[in-house]
Amino acid sequence: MILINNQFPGPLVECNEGDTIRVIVENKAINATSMHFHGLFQNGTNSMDGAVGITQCPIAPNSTFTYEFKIQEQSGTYWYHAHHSAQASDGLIGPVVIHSKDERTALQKLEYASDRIIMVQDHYHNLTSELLMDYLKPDMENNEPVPDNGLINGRGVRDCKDFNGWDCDTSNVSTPTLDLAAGQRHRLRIINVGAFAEFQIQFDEHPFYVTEVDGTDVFPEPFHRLNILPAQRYSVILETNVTTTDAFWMRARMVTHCFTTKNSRLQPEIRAVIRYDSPESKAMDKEPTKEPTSKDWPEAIEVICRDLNVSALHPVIAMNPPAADKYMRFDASFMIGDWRLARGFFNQSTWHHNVTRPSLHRFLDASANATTLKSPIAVNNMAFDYQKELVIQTQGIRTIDFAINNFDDGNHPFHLHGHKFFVLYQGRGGYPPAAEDFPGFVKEHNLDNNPVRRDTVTVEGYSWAVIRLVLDNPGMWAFHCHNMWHAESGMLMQLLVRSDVVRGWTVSDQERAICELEGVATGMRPDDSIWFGNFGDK
Ligand SMILES: [Cu+2]
Repeated sequence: MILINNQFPGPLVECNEGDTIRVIVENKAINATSMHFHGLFQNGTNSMDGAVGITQCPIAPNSTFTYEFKIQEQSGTYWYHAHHSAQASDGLIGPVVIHSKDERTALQKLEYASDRIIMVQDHYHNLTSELLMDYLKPDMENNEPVPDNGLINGRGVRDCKDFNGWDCDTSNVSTPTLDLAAGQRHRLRIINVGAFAEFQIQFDEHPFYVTEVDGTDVFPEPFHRLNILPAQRYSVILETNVTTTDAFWMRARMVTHCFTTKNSRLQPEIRAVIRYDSPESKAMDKEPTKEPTSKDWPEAIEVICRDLNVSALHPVIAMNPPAADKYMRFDASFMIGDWRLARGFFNQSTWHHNVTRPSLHRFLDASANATTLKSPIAVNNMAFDYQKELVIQTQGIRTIDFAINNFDDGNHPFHLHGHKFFVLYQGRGGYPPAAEDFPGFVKEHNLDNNPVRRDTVTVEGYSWAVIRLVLDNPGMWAFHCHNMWHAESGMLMQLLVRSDVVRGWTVSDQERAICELEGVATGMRPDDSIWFGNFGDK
């Protein structure tokens, strides 16, 4: 694994709204890297967004890069992770909690005695450099690597007999535990920091209330189980009010129906023990943790990879989306191209990163001809080669409806950098309405009544969703599938927002200098060309 400050998961970044954060990344690993703060607006600090090939060059081995930005107009649960190749899944992840001065008085509608973080993730014992070589090679047709097991806050227990020939030592491991004071409400900030798997999470015998979605506080709604896809966050309020026993399972189950291949090592369920903490239990503290005997819910477990149904969730700070200036449709698909290599596409474009000349730098270095478009919302195919980089450029503050149509059987948790968007509708199969029919569709289904605002939304297999983007934050922002494998296969586009403002920026000396360092181009996904001339077995 790759560690941050010798630990995994990385340390908690906890701050208040209004704070300035400075993170010094000293790269002591053998590959170049970067750090992205997921969901943070980076208003005015686009170049601190950490997206390699987009806002910055990678941080070369044995070099240092300093991120500095101010947290403004947002609070809640976020996370940070490497944004270079699939390195996040090798261990470069950690939680971010931003407190608002209003969080306990106005934003969260239920009081809580404690505030905890629960990170869940899929775990691969192999490094992603190895997994990517397998996944991207010819004839793989988007067969994503299947993880070995889940982790809760970086912990999990495996039997060494499943890892024959591996260096395996389980002498110091134990089931993750969470001690909660009895008879209280607790806020659990759940973050899926994984690469691929969706989890369905439950706390046996405890219904819970969802009160936050990706940093947006929402009015509490009760659930038994929580579906969470990679990069998403939810806060739930759990009340420790069951009197029959004092230990319960938290179960996090991968929704394995979305896995297309088999992994004989797969353990799809990871559990933690929730222990009630009371004066009596403190007295018994010396005893080893006993196995809970708590009961599962009777409902069938999830077999479709899809988001939690957020249509019933409404933000506490109410906002009705403004009318859209444009309705744009994007087909997300996998296509097989030269040398039978599969790639992820938005329409006819599949992302090829240029790590030493990020798109923000190229835009700022380009001539006025290549950066000035006739229309305020247009694809820039002058500064960028459309087939390799789909860049939608806007001028002024614009609102766009993204109708995303998924032509694959797998799901895509799509993430927009630098913004939250309105989730207008998530379909269950079929195709999105035509542009001219959409305003009527919104009215008919009452979709503009304070819908959820979030930064990562899932489009399930062979289905569609429409999200409304108010593009008001200047910068070059990635919009991509947060399934690490899909992102590496090219399912990424960019939004150059408020190009009129961005045009006035310059690239700092620090940002230019790191592009020239030895080793800057290490750690990338393998280039397609390594397989050219490979005729395989056929
Ligand atoms: Cu995807």
